[in-house]
Amino acid sequence: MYYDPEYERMDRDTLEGVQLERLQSTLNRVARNVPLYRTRFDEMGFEPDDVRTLDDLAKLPFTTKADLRENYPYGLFAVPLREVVRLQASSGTTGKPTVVGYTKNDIARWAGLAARLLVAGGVTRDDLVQVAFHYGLFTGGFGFHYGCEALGASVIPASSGGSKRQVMVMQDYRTTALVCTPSYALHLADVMDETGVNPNALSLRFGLFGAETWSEAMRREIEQRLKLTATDNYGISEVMGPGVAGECLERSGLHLNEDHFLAEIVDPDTGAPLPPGEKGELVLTTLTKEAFPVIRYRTGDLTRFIDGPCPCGRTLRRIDRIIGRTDDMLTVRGINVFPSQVEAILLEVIHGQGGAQPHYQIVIERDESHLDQAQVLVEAEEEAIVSGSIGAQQDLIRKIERRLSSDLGVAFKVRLVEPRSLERSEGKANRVLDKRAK
Ligand code: DLL
Repeated sequence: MYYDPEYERMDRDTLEGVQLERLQSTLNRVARNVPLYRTRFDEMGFEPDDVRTLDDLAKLPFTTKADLRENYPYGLFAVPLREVVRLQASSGTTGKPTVVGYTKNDIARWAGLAARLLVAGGVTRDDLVQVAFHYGLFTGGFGFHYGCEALGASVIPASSGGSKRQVMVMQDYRTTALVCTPSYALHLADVMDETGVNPNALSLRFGLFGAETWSEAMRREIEQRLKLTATDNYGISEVMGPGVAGECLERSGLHLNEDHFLAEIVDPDTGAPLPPGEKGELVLTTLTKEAFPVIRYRTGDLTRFIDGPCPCGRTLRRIDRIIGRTDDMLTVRGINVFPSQVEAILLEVIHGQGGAQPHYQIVIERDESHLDQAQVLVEAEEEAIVSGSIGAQQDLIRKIERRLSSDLGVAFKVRLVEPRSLERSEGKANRVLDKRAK
């Protein structure tokens, strides 16, 4: 099933032709309307018409989060505010969130791209889709909402929070597809356990999750507990929001909507393009955005291209799940670790064992001798605290510690903590508490 078969299955040559034409018109638009790009192009004596092939794009400078901050709020808009029909913002945790704008055409395209990914994730117009992403400045809620409407599915705009109400809605409205962050999906599974709701009695079939890093093991956990097929969706508000890339039901990489976004993968340190298949930072250029186009935007997200045909028939190139950000990478005694790697191990060791839940927090501190000390707090299930033997708990702890140390090369101290003692998130989970002086 495809939403947009013509573009989703386009042959490479035709697609590259479309991309080049759209790139030239985007470059012309920003050169005319956005002072930052006009100045940069002038400084290097560049004219948009100089771009003859897609490779020429690499001659242009990157756009960074700092550029966006310096032009806050509207400095990078390429249309007058009169043309803007919607404002949204990034969910950035440092500094002021970036404001992004959409014209009427942008909104229609965004809805179409979100609809593509909903279809790729199994949703049809017969589904009842509960969107439990926050509706507000964050792009998750409205992005998927309009996608569902464009597709003709029935959207339930539950927004985030009120978990018991979410479960009630799921039961009573007979929700068939759930859309939220993976951590919130797990939280909803906990709430069902606590309130005695049997997920088998629900009507859930598909779950489209995204907006934060998660692991394959976490996917399995969600699928088993909520009885649905889960797919990963990637997006970033500076580029559009959800709708940039998403998995099909093959679940072997996220198809990029390449007719609207041009992707590069570069070395995060040098900015140099990396050979196909190598992991690096995703850089995105919008090809059709009117209000807020970006040229070579450094997403800070680490991934790699997955080449080769996908059995689903889509020819759109795939990227691997995001393994982390260039800036959430932890360096513990000089060793780089991503929270997603810790999570994958936790879930693998814990899965099927009982005794601990996949709610965890990584805490990094520096001791008196200025050495980094890494800890992982893992919530223990009620039975383990009440009736589980200390010996069994110790065994589990040792097992996790051994795996973390052998796989990641970092000595984490694992602590089982009381159930529900770690902060719950209705949106993106905050998995890391870094107490070291910066
Ligand atoms: O999180 C857009 C979105 C909403 C995507 C709903 C998917 C679903 P921002 O708030 O701007 O936009 O945050 C973007 O979130 O740079 C990534 O670091 C992270 N992120 C988004 N999707 C994924 C994913 C939305 N599937 C930032 N896996 C990005 C891992 C993700 N990280």
